[in-house]
Amino acid sequence: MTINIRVPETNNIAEHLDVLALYRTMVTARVTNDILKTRKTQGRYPFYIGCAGHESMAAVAMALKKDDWMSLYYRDLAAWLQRTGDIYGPFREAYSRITGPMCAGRNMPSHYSSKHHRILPTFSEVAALAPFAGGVGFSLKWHKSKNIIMFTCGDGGTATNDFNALFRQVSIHQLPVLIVVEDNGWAITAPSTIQWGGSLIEWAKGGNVYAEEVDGTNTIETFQATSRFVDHIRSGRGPVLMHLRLGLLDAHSSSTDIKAYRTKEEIELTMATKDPVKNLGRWLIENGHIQDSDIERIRKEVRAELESAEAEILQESEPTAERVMQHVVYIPKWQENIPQGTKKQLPMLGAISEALVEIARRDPDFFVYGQDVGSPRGGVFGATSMLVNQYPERVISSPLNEQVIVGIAAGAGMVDGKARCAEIQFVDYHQSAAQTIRLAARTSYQSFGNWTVPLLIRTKSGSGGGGPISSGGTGGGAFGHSNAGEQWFTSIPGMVTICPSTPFDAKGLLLEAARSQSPVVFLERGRLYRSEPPKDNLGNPIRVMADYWFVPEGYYTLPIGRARRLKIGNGPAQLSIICWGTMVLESCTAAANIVNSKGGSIEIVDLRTLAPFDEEAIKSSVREANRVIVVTEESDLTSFGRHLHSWITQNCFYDLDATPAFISALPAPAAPYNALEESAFFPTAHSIAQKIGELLEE
Ligand SMILES: Cc1ncc(C[n+]2csc(CCOP(=O)(O)OP(=O)(O)O)c2C)c(N)n1
Repeated sequence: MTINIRVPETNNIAEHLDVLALYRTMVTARVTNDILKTRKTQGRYPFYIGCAGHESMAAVAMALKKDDWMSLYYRDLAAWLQRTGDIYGPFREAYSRITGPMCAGRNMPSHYSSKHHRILPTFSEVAALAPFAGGVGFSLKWHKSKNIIMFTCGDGGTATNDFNALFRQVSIHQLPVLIVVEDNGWAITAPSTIQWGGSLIEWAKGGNVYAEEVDGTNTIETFQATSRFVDHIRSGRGPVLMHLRLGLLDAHSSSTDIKAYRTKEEIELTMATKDPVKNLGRWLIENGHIQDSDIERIRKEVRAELESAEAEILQESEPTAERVMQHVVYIPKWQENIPQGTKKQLPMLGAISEALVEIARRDPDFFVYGQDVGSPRGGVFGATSMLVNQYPERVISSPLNEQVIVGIAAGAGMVDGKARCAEIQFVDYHQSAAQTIRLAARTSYQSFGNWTVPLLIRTKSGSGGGGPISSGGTGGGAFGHSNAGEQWFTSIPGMVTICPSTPFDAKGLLLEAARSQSPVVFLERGRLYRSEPPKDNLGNPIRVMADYWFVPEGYYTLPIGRARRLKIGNGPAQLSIICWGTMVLESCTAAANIVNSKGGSIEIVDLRTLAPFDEEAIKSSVREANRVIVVTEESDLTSFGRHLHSWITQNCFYDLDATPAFISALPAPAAPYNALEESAFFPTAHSIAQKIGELLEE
């Protein structure tokens, strides 16, 4: 590919342009802006952020096809109007009406979004859509589509991690993405000079992304340049960054006083020279398209039309309190199915590998994206090695950036409506992608169900090593490799968190997770990857668990949100242990040892899904046993386990004959490296057995 050579001029682009329609759209944006700004000042709603100075974005949108994708930011009212023709939408959202096409009144105004018009949902976090836009671009390239996606942000947006993740995505994979940096010189009160060093254009070119500076105050030039860039991208010559120079004609938002940070001279100069609406009006007159008097006539016509729309909208309903919990999470309805395949003994890693192959077999566009996943080894743990063997084109090794990884899978999932898999090597390292994950989980709520983000994040979590601490080696994962991780995800509304304890569950739940419309994090416990069924102190495998190391071939699914209850011993349970992942094995061992020596019976409730967790299973187990212990591998600091413990206290209080007990890892930063110290950090069968003994005597 040749870069750094000016994208050629396309002849007479402006001749085919309906300049009058374009001008009217820009005037509509400006007048909408002026009305909404005034209404905010009149106290009609809490907040407004406007588009004045950015109206030439209508020309940018016009240069795209109607079915190209767009990822807009809050100054892009003109692009919204150009794409949708919907003059009602911005008013509906400002007045927070249920008819709002972007968020049904759930978010602040100017958060443009429409699945129907292929406009991704805008987030308040500056440039936060960037990694998702890269994912959409990845999907378009994957599908060999002729469509492209345009991503926009301000000059401040270029400094964010998200923007840099997008840049890496488009540059490495040469994605069909037009990045538009709308540089109005300001990020609230910060001048654009502090957002990057050197030249944005040279920086982009150095990364194999064609880039040009364009005068956004000149709408015709903006349209012509965008058309050239779009041709360039559509013909497969790679991504483009357009550095669009604009002026900001208003204060940053209704919360900012323009005079507090900008000089009178600079404001006057900006108003006089950088107003794209005035500039285009002047051009239309000079080129004989309209006369002087038409400028005011058009403005008045547009204003009358908008005021009449506003009057209608004021009659529409506002949201009611009853809808506040709608569209939080989208979990598929589980269809009962009986595994048909021959069962064979497999460790959890093998079960996960089989599940990935099954998903790929049933869904031709399913892929796994992550560090090292495409190598013959199949990632650092080998979970994708079967996939690499059977479907090598579906396993793509990524650069070392978790936000890049999650963004690719999330954006591609939004295009396809099906989960694509992001593999994160260790849960500790999801942190650079934390914002992207949280936003993915928030999207269906924010857009009132218009968008969902199906996304499957698989990650190794908890301590590593060969088997559970009690029956195998310790992991030595220490800092950076041994966090349990559930508290990071279970605290995100809209996120599904799964943590299997057996190979059978891992396969069935992973296959079901791939059907979810809400993002799922699948916590794979390192200690369980190769572990055998747990054994008691007599060396006998624990019968109620051992069966789940036999995994049926082929496809079967298990329900999300449903726990498994395992009874150890005979008769009514004297105690219930609520746990998940590795702690199920530890708890089973502890329970079996106690039952071996003292008789009786203990019930283990293996949650399997942590969010949403199976409230009924917990309630009914506690009702039966009247004594309960929650066991978690997390540190005891505002953990998911603590949440569960508090939930039990609140919801099962009258069924309890003793204080609900809680066992966790210690409230230290992480498990130490040394085996003895590590064992002191995590709960073990020994510490669980001790607690069982105490509780049974209470
Ligand atoms: C990640 C993040 N940090 C801070 C903010 C607060 N904030 C809102 S808009 C804005 C300035 C953005 O500037 P720029 O990208 O240049 O766009 P402009 O408003 O100038 O068009 C800031 C800092 C935010 N919304 N998101």
